Amino acid sequence: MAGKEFKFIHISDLHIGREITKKYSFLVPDQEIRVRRSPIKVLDNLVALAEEEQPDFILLAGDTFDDDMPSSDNYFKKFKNFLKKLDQLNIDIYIVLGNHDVDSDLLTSFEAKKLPENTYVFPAKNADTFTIDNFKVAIHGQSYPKKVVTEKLVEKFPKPVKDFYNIGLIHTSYENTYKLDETHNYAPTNKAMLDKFEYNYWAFGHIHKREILIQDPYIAVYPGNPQGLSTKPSETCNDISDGKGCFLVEVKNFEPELIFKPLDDARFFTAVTEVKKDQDISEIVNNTVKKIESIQNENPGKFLMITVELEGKSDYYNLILEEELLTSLNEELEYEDLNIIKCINKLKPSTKEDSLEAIESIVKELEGLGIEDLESFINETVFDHLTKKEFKKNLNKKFGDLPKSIPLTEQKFISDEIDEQESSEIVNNSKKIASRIINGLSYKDD
Ligand SMILES: [Mn+2]
Repeated sequence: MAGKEFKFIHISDLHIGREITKKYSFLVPDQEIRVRRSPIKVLDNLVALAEEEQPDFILLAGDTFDDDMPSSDNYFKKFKNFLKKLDQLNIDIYIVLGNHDVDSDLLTSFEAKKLPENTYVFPAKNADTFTIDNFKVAIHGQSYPKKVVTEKLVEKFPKPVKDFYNIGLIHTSYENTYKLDETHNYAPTNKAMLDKFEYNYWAFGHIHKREILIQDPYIAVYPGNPQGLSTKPSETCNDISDGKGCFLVEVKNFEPELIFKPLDDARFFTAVTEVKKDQDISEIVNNTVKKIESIQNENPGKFLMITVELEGKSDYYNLILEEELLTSLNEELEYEDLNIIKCINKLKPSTKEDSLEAIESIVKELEGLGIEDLESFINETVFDHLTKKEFKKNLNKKFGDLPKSIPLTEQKFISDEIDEQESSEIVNNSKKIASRIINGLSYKDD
């Protein structure tokens, strides 16, 4: 017998209350506020989606709150307000608790009838079934009874309701995705366990990366969290440029169609720049800027937090400093909806000889310059792209141990703060050093 057509939204792991910005204190105030609010902004975006799509119900698969959220908390009140808005739209919502929100007031508030009528929170003592006769839908679910649930809760789930579309709602570690030890492998499930049930759809929560685990003959799926929380791979949008969000599921004659819907306001990205051997520093920087701008173009209206990674083999592998690249990229890309939060230089030397050659060519360039040019060269090229320590380390490799009092490498930046005499001393010393290096002499003082 064919069931009625219906549609629902499957979402999990909102982690409302998580202080994302703790680690990103360098964000400017407006950016900080936007990122900090992003997990709660998901609720507004979800209401907007619900208004547009008019789903019949919403499934929330655990970790709604990041921790033990009391009902007096502002975030709890905002969530309750969100439930009310859905109630006004005539949309029911079915919730289970996960490991993060087990000690929140969500279940107790529901049991005390303090949540709107459209809201159902599954019990923690045992699995329960909620049937929607109108659509011939049976939702089976269970909340976590404690933070660390090592029991296989699903094994005690009810038998499917005949001729109904059966949905299992659970916060679970499927196939031990994170290869966790026994005590962290929460409410574990695996394919063999699910196969025994004749359910149609397993609505999972817990893993933050979106993934359809089983497609046929039934669905098992993690929608992933609707707002990235950090730079971890499961929280970033590298391979999913459409962001993070939820699944809208349209069921016709028991055939589900899953449509991903983004709900995030702030996105973590890793921009990888593939560097070729002979590209110089400015080329590498330009390519990185281009990469970031293309990410920006593909993600309009979103706040972007970007980690830059340089990969490949390069003659300049040791000349690019993460801190300096970060500063120069943020200066170049001064947009209010973008922040480069970290630069990681993973470049490797092309060959040992190549890298030494690169150092030598810098030194040669030094030697060939007049005093004034030399000053700006040292300032812009050497000190901008090389720490004193790195430079010294590489000179050491080629020319043996250097004394501690190397004028070039020990001097501060040539700047207005240094007087003329100091400045010419640095320049003269640098020329002397450069000439000694080029002539193959030891760098040690005579
Ligand atoms: Mn969890």
